[in-house]
Amino acid sequence: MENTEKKQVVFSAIQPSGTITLGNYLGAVRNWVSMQEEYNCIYALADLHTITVRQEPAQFRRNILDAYASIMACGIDPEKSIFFIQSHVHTHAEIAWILNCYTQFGELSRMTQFKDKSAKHADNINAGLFTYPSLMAGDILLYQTDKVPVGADQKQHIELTCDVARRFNGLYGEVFKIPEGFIPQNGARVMSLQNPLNKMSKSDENVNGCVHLLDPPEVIMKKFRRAVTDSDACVRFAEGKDGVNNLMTIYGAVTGKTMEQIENEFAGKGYGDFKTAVGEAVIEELRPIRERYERLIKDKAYLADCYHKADEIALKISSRTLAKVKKKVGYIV
Ligand code: ATP
Ligand code: LTN
Repeated sequence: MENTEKKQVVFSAIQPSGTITLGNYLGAVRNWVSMQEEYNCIYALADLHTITVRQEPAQFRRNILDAYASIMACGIDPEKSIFFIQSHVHTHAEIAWILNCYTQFGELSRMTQFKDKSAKHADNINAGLFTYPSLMAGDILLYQTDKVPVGADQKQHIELTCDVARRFNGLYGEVFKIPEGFIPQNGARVMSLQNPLNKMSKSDENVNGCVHLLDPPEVIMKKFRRAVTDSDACVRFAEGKDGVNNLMTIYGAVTGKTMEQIENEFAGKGYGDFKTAVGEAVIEELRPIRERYERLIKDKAYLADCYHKADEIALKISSRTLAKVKKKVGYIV
C-alpha cells in the first residue's frame, strides 16, 4: 500500500485578482500540476490577500470562480490534491493575526512587493497590504509545508516566512516546519511583452503586455507579433536584449529547449519568424487548458463540490497547527 504519510507537503496559493496569466502558469501553476504525483499537495485561492487592493464585489465574485476553474483546467486533480478557497477556512485569518505579533515592522517595510504596490496604489496603502506577508506565512506554516512552488517574485516573502517560523520555534519549541521555496529554472520571472523590464502581471493596464491563459489563439498570436524587441535583428540571449531574452525564456519554458538550441534554430532568421514560433508554441500549450476551462466553468455545481470538500479537509489539517500555536502562546484552548 502506498504510504502517503511519508510524502512531503507542498503548499502554494494564487490570488484571484484577475485572469490568470502565462507568467502565473510558467512561474508557478505548471509546477503545482507536476508536483501532484510525488507530494501531498495543498493549494489555495488567496482571496483574503486580494482585498489588499480594492475590488468591485460582483467582478471579484466572478474572478474567484473563474480563477478556481482556470487553475483546475491547468491540471489540478481534485482526487490527488486539496484545492481550497482561503476565505472559507477561518484558521488562515486567525493565524495571520497571531503571526503579525511575531513579525517586525522593519521586516515588512523591506518587502519589495509592498513598496511596488504602495507606489501603484498610492491612494490605498492599507494595513492589509503592509501585513500581507504574515497572512502568507500563516498559509504556508499551517500545513507544516516542505516546499512552496512560486515564481521568483515571491522569494522574499518565503524568506520572511522562514524567519518568522524560526523566531516562533526559538521561543516555543518546534511548532513549525521550516519550508523552502521551489522556483523553476526557466520561467520564474516572465516579463511584460510591452515593457520587458516589468513583470507580466494580472493587474497590468496594458493588455498587450500580458498573455492570459484563456486568450483565444488569434489574440495570443497578435500579442506576440506586437512584442517589443530591439534593432539588433538577431535571436540571441544577451544583456540589454530584454524583450528578446523574455521571448526566448518563454519559448524555452514551453518547449524545453535551451537558449543555445533556440539561438541555433533561429540563426539567420528574423524576429518575425521567431515571434510566430513563440506564439504557436504558447497557443498549443494553452489550448487544452482553455478547452477544459470552457467545460468546467459551465458546471458550477461540480466546482462548488470540489471546493467545499477541499475547504473541509484544509480546515481539519490547519486546525491542528493552529491549536498547537495557541496553546504554546498561552491561550486556554
Ligand atoms: P497581481 O498582479 O494581482 O499582483 P500576479 O499576477 O503578480 O498578481 P500572484 O497571484 O501574486 O500573481 O502570483 C501567483 C503566482 O504566480 C506566484 O507564485 C507568483 O510568483 C507567480 N507569478 C506571478 N507573476 C509571474 C511572472 N510574471 N513570472 C513568473 N511567475 C509569476
Ligand atoms: N502572495 C502570493 C500568493 C500567496 C501564496 C501564499 C503563495 C498567498 N499565500 C502561500 C505561496 C504560498 C503571490 O503570489 N502574490
